[in-house]
Amino acid sequence: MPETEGIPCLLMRGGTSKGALFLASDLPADPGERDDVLLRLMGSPDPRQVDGLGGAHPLTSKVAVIARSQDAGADIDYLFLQVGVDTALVTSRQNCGNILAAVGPFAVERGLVPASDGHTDVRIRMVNTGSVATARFATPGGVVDYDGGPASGGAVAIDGVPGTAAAIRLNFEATAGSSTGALFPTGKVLDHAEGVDMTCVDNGMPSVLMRAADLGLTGEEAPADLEADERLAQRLAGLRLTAADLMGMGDVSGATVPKLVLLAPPRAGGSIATRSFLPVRVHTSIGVLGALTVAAGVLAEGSVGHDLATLPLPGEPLRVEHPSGHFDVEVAVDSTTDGYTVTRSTALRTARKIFDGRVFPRPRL
Ligand code: NQM
Repeated sequence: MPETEGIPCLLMRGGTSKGALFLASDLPADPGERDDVLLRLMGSPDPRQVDGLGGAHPLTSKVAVIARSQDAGADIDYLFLQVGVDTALVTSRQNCGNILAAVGPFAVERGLVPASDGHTDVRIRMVNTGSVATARFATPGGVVDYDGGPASGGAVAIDGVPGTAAAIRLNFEATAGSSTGALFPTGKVLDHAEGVDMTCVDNGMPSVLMRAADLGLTGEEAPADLEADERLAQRLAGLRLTAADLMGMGDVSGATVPKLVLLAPPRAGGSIATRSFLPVRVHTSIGVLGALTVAAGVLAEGSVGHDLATLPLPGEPLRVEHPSGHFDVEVAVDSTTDGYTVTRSTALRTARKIFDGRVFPRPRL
């Protein structure tokens, strides 16, 4: 179909993020052509993304490309693409668990999977890493209930999103090392580089955990204040390249992973306080795989954060504090003679269908 006729698109909130969701068959199959179209329809590169769908922040400049899965272990395939805001970058190097929350409902909306009367489970292969997550969401009468009416068991609130909505339970499998090959990709729970302790960990989102105090911070700073600190930005950029090297991630100068997460003791009755860097802009809350990764990291003895955290009792959620509240995740980590294995990673999110229509990519500049 020519671009001038528009491309079918569902604009959705997934967790604390917002993105444009597409059927793979509605986008060019060639990745280069696809990325060119995505940049033009999101309005990138432009700090305001004024000529496209993007929301002028990495958390609202996201794309999901979805298809029926050929894999017997999954219903659908979900490719996540982070679209640069002021850079002409489209990258599949990172995954996104917030947008994942919207993917199951999208699959029902577009007829890729049948909905049951009550709740529907959709097994989603996350193409970026190859691991699978199951999303369970309310579908009374075979229709997605985004609001969470009484037939769906009511509505829940997630910090970082106003109001309430129907719960979407995300159960992850084999997230440990899914991007880098190992839960602790440097082979150690604790590393020391450039005068700073760090724990490099990947439970679905390669991340470098550091103590906020080691960088002269409290860990309670507002995202805007952290973003305004140029000396901090320079220090973090250097630490990130060094950590990525230790993690065997190669050249990450143009990549959005690894993320950096500054940790501090909990301040609001939770388990650990966080400020996460995306890696330049600061998250207004925290990513899903980001939170699962922080949890796996701080559960390991000897890690940065283990000593700062108030760990939950076995079976209770680990409460990750972040700039707009907290995020409860359930992560279980077993220590074996070979190191640590993650035996459970689950989280609750909500999602909403915002707009269903056709998007018109702007012409090439
Ligand atoms: O970690 C932002 C987000 C994310 C990623 C980012 C996410 C995750 O909040 O699973 O959801 O870390 O770039 O959307």
